[in-house]
Formats: sequence, structure tokens, C-alpha cells
Amino acid sequence: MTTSIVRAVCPHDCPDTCAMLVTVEDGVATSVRGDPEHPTTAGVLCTKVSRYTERTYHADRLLYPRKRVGPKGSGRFVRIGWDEALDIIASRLSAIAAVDPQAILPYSYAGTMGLVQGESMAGRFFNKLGASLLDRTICSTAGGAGYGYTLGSRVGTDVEQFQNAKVILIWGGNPIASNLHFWTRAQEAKRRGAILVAIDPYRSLTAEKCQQHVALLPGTDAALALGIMHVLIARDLIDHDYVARHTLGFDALKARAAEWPPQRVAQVCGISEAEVVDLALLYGETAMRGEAVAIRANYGLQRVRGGGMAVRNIACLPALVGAWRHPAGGVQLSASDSFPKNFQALQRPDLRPAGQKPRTINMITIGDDLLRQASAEFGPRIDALIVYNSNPVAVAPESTKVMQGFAREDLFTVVLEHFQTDTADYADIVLPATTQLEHVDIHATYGHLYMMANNAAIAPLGEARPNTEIFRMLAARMGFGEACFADSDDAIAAIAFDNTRPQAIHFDWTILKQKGWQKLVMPDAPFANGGFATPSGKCEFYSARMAADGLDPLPDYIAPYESVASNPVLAERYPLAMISPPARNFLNSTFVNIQSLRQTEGEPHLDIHPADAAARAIGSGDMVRIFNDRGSFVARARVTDRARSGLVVGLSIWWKKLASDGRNANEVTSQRITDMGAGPTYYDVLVEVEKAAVVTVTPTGHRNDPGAPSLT
Ligand SMILES: Nc1nc2c(c(=O)[nH]1)N[C@H]1C(S)=C(S)[C@@H](COP(=O)(O)OP(=O)(O)OC[C@H]3O[C@@H](n4cnc5c(=O)[nH]c(N)nc54)[C@H](O)[C@@H]3O)O[C@H]1N2
Ligand SMILES: Nc1nc2c(c(=O)[nH]1)N[C@H]1C(S)=C(S)[C@@H](COP(=O)(O)OP(=O)(O)OC[C@H]3O[C@@H](n4cnc5c(=O)[nH]c(N)nc54)[C@H](O)[C@@H]3O)O[C@H]1N2
Ligand code: SF4
Ligand SMILES: [Mo]
Repeated sequence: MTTSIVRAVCPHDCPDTCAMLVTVEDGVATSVRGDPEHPTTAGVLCTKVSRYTERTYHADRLLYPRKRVGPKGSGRFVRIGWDEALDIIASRLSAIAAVDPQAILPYSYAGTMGLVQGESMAGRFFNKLGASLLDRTICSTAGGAGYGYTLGSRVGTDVEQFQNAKVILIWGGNPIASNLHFWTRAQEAKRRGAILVAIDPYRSLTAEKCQQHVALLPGTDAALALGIMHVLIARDLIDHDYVARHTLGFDALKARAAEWPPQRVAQVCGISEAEVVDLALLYGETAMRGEAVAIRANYGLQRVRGGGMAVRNIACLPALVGAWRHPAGGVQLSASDSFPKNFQALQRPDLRPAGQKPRTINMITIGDDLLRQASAEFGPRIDALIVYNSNPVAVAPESTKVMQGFAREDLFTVVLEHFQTDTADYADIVLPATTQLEHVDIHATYGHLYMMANNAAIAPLGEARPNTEIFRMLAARMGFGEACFADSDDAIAAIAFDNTRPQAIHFDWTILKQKGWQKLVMPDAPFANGGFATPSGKCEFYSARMAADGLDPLPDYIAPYESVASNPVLAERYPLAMISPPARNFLNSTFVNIQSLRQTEGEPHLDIHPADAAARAIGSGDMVRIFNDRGSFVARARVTDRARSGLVVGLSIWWKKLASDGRNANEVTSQRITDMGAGPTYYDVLVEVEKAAVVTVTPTGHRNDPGAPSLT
């Protein structure tokens, strides 16, 4: 028997981007484990990805191209050959492109975070074709915009420093589930005497392990940050030297913060005045003692109308107290901009048809946009959709509209997938894609500072092909002659980072492939001496760019679209706020079909506070219907004070067809976008909950009739 160990990378949309070691025996991957030598992975993979071989060799893997034979959504397909599949796709796309290529839309996100299997060959293909552009907003753009206005770019505290902090605010994140290797550092900090504070409306797995938990109302974080500023300034817990040298607009900020006394903040956030003051004092007094205070700002707080402003306000805090002076101080939102990704070379926007001003479709509004007719304002109707690295029918908001759009008989849909997902059920053609064990890739990360290499451990299973190869074959069928359409995956990986930039000066693909990972060259404390990538070079409490973009140039509070306080009329009918953050054993909708992991999660649940449950005669274990004007879904109630009163929590993202009613939480979420960054508002939702009598359990889980009520 020949056994080898192959260096690989976890491809999933997770900040940890772990280094994996794959054991291969006679061409079969028998196990994956975390690389013990990689400093952030430290030998540990999460439960889900420890089962990566189970996923790769799963009996349900798509291994051959398929053509739909039943109605859209029915999931009935027959096997076809690659030639037939490519011919059908090329002829349909050519015909549509001959009229207007912008009637074609790629739809992709982060099924793999790899720079090669993500947007390289696919980007080139759609640029050359002149297809509509997709604004990939579904996750992080609101916070990215707010952080960018304030600090210039998504650069922050290195995860490898957090164990040295004395206070860590875990703000809108649940790292035990979603950022495990950060949590390891936070726990080490706690062992060394740090205080961990969770700021989260829900007592998540993480919140229950922190010494303090501030359970504010969803969507009110910007107000809490203003309250902290108010107390810091009122008590003079300010690093005046840092503020004078490295910030812009302190006097204006001071006037604004004066409008946010703890009493007002407490009322907006639904917490006590003492909680606001104590949090500010813990943060400010620790910093004034010269100790490191750190913030891990995450995604939970961005998924509301004012999500961009919330992140902006939080990003102001470290500069006020001079926390950036310390390598373990500051804030980490995302490390993305630390990596000099070479988008031009990867995606070749220069291939666009000359003179074309491409339209951009926001991926969040895919429901509405698939249902739009051609118009001067919108442009051509969407006639073809090519989906890869994403499962929009499960993950995009306001599902009823998304499914209506995908069900359009005159829409030509191609889905590149590992599995027959909810989205693949609506495809005309399904193409089998390789998993991370079967292809080459290179990764940047958003949670640490290592460039990462993924070697192919095994040959592609069945007739599966890497995304790159599929777009290479399609480009050939479409007659695209540019040399870049023949680039190998290794050739693409080799140009992924710009090694003329100082942080990636040592980048060399052939070396990285062997070593597996290499740290960027970055200072330990990125903003100890200022150097922010803003127009002023300072941390901008006052942002002229925000003013120019029609936003308040100072930190502000923007109330949710849907909350009891901001929308009392709606709240009369739908009095409960609903959030649907990630379940620990799923990765967005990935892994839901892995039985061992689904069994651990059980079934879709809804956590509801005892008072709210009692008012509706709901007991633990009852099936409940969650609904608003947009739709409804069912879940099993868990009566628990983990959810603060007025809030219900449905951990997500379930495959619809594996839920008893063929639906999931996105039935009730909305397509409205955030204040900046055009991001999603998944956690800005009012619902009502009622006991469900009997639930229709379809044997297949398929929801063939989108209009059918979920209850009988
Ligand atoms: N196991 C697992 N890990 C994942 C994922 C997964 O699906 N499963 N998904 C990955 C992806 S794509 C992402 S973007 C990240 C997301 O991971 P996180 O950044 O951790 O974000 P969320 O899980 O959306 O929310 C985290 C916490 O925010 C809380 N929250 C909700 N609304 C608010 C609010 O208004 N204010 C505050 N302060 N808190 C709020 C929720 O209750 C939740 O406990 O995780 C990644 N990692
Ligand atoms: N209600 C609610 N909705 C949410 C969220 C929430 O918290 N609540 N979170 C939102 C967030 S943060 C995000 S990031 C999005 C995530 O949305 P998506 O990025 O769509 O994530 P997944 O659902 O995991 O779907 C990824 C798909 O890509 C496939 N895939 C993986 N690797 C490859 C590959 O190499 N090639 C091809 N062709 N396919 C591959 C996987 O099999 C999987 O089906 O969901 C959003 N939706
Ligand atoms: S999902 Fe995250 S924690 Fe799990 S192995 Fe992948 S990168 Fe690591
Ligand atoms: Mo995400």
C-alpha cells in the first residue's frame, strides 16, 4: 500500500481557513486532520470538516452531468455526457448573448473560498461574455463599508495576539460555532486573567462561556457603541495623545456622543443603564492602565438596516483609548485586505466587450430581479443564470420570490455543484464539481494572515471537474481564443498574489505548494503609529467620504426596518424579532445533507423565551409556525431564556427539502439592504409565532407546490 500525506486547506467560508493534512492510501483519501504545525490551526479541525472525507465520498455526490426531465424544483434528472451538456449550455448562452449578453447572470458566493476555484476562470469567462456583474454582498459588505470609512481597509488585530488581551469584547459573533480558532485564543486570554464579554441578543454557546453577557436588542449595537463613547469621553478615559496624532474629528465626535447618555442608550438597546456604564468603564479603565483591550467584531451585528454604521461606531472605539498601541489591542473585523489579491490577473476585467458599461445585480435581491421584466432602468430580463459555489434557493432572503424566480420556465439555469441542493433542483443542467480534495487552489483568509496552498489529494471522482476546468471547456465551446483560457490551475495560483507588494514579497507558488502556508509580512501592531488607509491617513471619526456618499459623516444610530420601537404598526401584527444565525454543525447550507451532522442538529428549532411562549400557549417540543407577510416555515419550539424576551432564534441554514415542510428561515427574511455596502438584513425581521397543529411531512421533503400551505 502506498500512503502519502498531502497539504491542503479547508475551503469553507469560515475565518479560520485551517491547514489540513490529508492521508491518502492507494489513491483514496482516508482522513483529514489539522496541521499541528500551522500556528492558528494548531492541529484542530472543527467537527464538520473532520468529516470532509465523508462529504467527498458521500453516496449522493453528483458525479455526472445531468439534464432535468421533471418540472423545475422536482429534482428529476437524467444522466447525460459532458459533450451534450456543454453543447446545450454553449448554444443557449450564445443565442442569448447574440441579443444581449447582460441577460446572462453568474450567481456565486463562497462555497469554496479558493482564489482559483472561486472567481478566476469563471470571472474571465463572464467578463469575455459580457454578462451582467454580480454584487457579492450576501455576507460582509455592510461592515466592510463601515469599517473602511473609519479605518481605511479591512486590516485589524492579528488573531495570534488575542491571548494577550486583558479585555475582549466578542461583539455580534459566536466563535465557538463560527470562528473556533479565535475562540481558542480568547480562552487562553481568559486563563491568563482576561475578561470576555459577549454582546449578543442571544445566549449563544459563546455567550454562556463569557464572564459577561450584554443581551441587547438586535440592531441596536450602534447605539451601544455611542453610549460607550459617551462614558469614555465624560470620564476622560481617552488617550489624548493618540487621538491628537492619529484621528480626525474628535471635537465633532464629542458633540455627537454627548447626545447619547447611558439612559438613552439603555432604552434603545433594551438593557440597563448600569450595563452601558460598566462596559464602558471595563473597556476604558483597562486601556488607561496600559493593558490591551481588544474587540472581535463579527457578522451578527451587520445583518440589520444600520449594520454598516454599527461596525463603523465600533471601529472608532480602539482609537479613542489608544488600544492600537498594543499588538493585542484594537479590533478585528476581517483580515481580507491584508492580502494583495491580484484580481486583475485572476479575473481579467479587460476582456469585457469594448465600451460596455456592465450592469450589476445585487445577489440579495435575486428574488425580485428574476421576476423583473426588461426595462430601461433594469436592462434586459435575466434569461440565464449560472450558479456555482452557492445555494441561493436556500440562502437568499425572501424565499418565496426566489423560488418563483427559479421556477420560471423561460429561465435557463445551470448549477455547478457537489450535491443535488435545493438550487440544483431548479437547474436545467447540473454539472458535477470537484471538492477541495480533488483540485488545486490557493487561499487568502479573512481571519488570519497566512497565504495557504491546497494540493489535489486524489483524482476527481466520477466525471466531476474543477470549476476552472468547466469554464475552460465552456470557453472553448464558445470559441473564446484568448490564451488565458488555457491557463492551468497552477498557473492561475502562481499569479494570485501580487508579490511586488511588501506584505507578499516572499510569495512563490512552487514554494508555497510544498510548505502549505506562509505568513504575510505585517507589523505586529498595524496602527500603533497611525497609518490608516483613509484619505486623511487617520482614524476618521468624521468621514468626508460618508458625507459625499449621502451618509451622516459622524457615528450615528440607524434603527432597524422592523423592530417594535421603529415600526410599531407592523409590530402589532408581528411582535417578535427573529434572527437565524449559523448552526454549529452546518456551514451555511453546506453539510446539512451529511447525516451524522444533521442528526446532531436534529431538526429545525426555534428558541423562544418562556414569557413569549406562555403568551402563545407554546410548550417545549411543540411544532410552531413562524410567519409574517413574506412567508412562513415550521420548526420545533425550544422554550428557553437563551433568547431574550421579544426575540426568537432559528439556527440555520437548513436545506428546505430536508425540513418537514420543505421550507426554511429565509421564507420570512427580507430583501431590503443595509445603510451602506448594500448588504443583507437577515436579522432585521419581525414575525409572529403560533402553535402548529399537524405538519405535512412529505417523504422526499420536496416542496413541489410553492403555493401550498405548510399546514393541513
Ligand atoms: N459552524 C459554522 N461556522 C460558520 C458559518 C456557519 O454557517 N456555521 N458561517 C460562516 C460565515 S459565512 C459567516 S459570515 C460567519 C458568521 O459568524 P458570526 O460572525 O459569528 O455571525 P453570526 O453567526 O451571523 O452571528 C453571531 C452572533 O450574533 C448574534 N446577533 C444576531 N443579531 C445581532 C445583533 O443585532 N447584534 C449583536 N451584537 N449580535 C447579534 C447572534 O445571536 C449570534 O450568536 O461564520 C462562518 N462560520
Ligand atoms: N437566514 C439566513 N440566511 C443566510 C445567513 C444567515 O445567517 N441566515 N447567512 C448568509 C451568509 S453570511 C452567507 S455567506 C450566505 C452563504 O451562502 P452560500 O455561499 O451560498 O453558502 P452555502 O449555502 O454553503 O452554499 C455553497 C454551495 O457551494 C457548493 N460548493 C462548494 N465548493 C464548491 C466548488 O468547488 N465548486 C462548486 N461548483 N460548488 C461548490 C457547496 O456544495 C454548497 O452547496 O448565506 C447567507 N444566508
Ligand atoms: S470550517 Fe473553519 S474551523 Fe472548520 S476546518 Fe474549516 S476553517 Fe477550520
Ligand atoms: Mo457569511
